[in-house]
Amino acid sequence: MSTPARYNAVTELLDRNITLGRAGKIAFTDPARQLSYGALQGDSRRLANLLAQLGVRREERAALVMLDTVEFPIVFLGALRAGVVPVPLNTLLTPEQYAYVLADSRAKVLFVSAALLPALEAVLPSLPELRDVIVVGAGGATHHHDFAAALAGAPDACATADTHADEPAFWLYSSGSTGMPKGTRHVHASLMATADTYARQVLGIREDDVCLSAAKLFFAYGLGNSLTFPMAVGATTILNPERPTPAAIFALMQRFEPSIFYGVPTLFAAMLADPGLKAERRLPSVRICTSAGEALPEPVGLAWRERFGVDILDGVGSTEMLHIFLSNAPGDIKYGAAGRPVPGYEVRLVGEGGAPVADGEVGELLVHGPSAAEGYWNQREKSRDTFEGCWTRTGDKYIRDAEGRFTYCGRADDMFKVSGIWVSPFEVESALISHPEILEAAVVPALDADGLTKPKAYIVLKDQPHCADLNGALKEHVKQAIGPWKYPRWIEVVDSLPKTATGKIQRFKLREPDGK
Ligand code: 3SK
Repeated sequence: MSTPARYNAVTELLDRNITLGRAGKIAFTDPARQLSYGALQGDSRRLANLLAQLGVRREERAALVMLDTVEFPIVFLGALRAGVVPVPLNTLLTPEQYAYVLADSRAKVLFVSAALLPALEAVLPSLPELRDVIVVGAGGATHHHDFAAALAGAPDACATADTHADEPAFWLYSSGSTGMPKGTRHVHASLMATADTYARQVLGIREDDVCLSAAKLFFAYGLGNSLTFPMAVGATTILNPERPTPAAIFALMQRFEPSIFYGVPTLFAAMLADPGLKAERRLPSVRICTSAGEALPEPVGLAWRERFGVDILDGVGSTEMLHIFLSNAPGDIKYGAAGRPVPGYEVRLVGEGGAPVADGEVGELLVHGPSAAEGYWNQREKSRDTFEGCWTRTGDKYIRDAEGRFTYCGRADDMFKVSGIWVSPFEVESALISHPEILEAAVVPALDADGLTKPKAYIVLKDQPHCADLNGALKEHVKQAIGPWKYPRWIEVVDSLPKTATGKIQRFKLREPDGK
């Protein structure tokens, strides 16, 4: 079904649920509050009126630095309703990064959770475009606007902005491996496009589902998991404002009994290694799990299924494509592989000059589909490099097998050659993780005494103290698993690996300056 030209995403995502008789149904639950679809509709209208009272006009930006509580969907959807562009920001940025993205987006208003305000307070005076700060959860104790009081003072009747399906609706800042984050502009039609493709056709999401996501709402992955997908079918979301530790997730599962759990590989591995797991733990309510952010190692997927009797659907998405476009599917799972294109998306693999590569050869993944961003804000060069006509470059290397399944080989810029042969760090890491004592691994190129490039591994152990003998055993283990030239010549034990907020390993932080 094609989207009409005049289209505001909030009509379909939220108002339609009221028309279908779901006004009393709980849309969002956080540890402190529940919000029904009806209450959310009223509050989103108040929010739209509040923006108008503050003089924020259509197409201007409203920044969100907010924890995952019921106020997040009120602000996000209220802004969409007003035709104002919500810009959810990572809640873990440094003050310098906040100063950059707030200035770059020229946000007129900032919605900030009280607990996150201290990280921002010092940079606020340097932002001439920012006129108002609205603090969520301050209980009235703030010298800025208090969210609850401001919302209560706004009327709950308003017209929804008559936006265009192709009009920028919201931005997400995408943090590349280098440089400052880029404001990625998504249009109104894209939200529902991700629900109609991945959520309905792969997950089979239903009205009676209860969703729990480890990824927060400010990530593209979390926004789909916790807001777009459940709202598209009138389901319920559990919001977790805390860090998604294994203990916190197990406790939420016990209390709220989600049917869909959206995780990330590190968390699945940590949950399996959690000492609390030795106690009798079951996930009786969970019917399906998903994984994204980075490739799910095969041993983690197999161990999860073995332990809990539930499959993890590993998939690949990006901020630029808004959600997952390549995925395993129920009844069609191969652990260690990223699956096949999600219905509605096309992908292709290209070599150096842009020519297609044959099955079994490594190429860069390009994707075409209905939820692609329309570009980066104020970054024409980077937009041109990434968005090539209807194709979006991912910067990820994959192989396609004869059955049409894609397997991740690494970031285009993480791959390196050993003895003239390409090595995928991900392949070596997967081999390392398949050893029972290894929790996580990152592999980078390093130079040996002859100045030749060889793999070097950083590993996190599950719990045993490291004994030197393990190095020899691990090298042998990798040689057996994937071939003799790829084994790590050096192995260093670390407490944790550097990662982005989405859980992607930042290999560039481990690379030696001249490691090649
Ligand atoms: O990082 C990912 O893999 C991802 C997955 C789904 C949606 C968005 C993103 C960035």
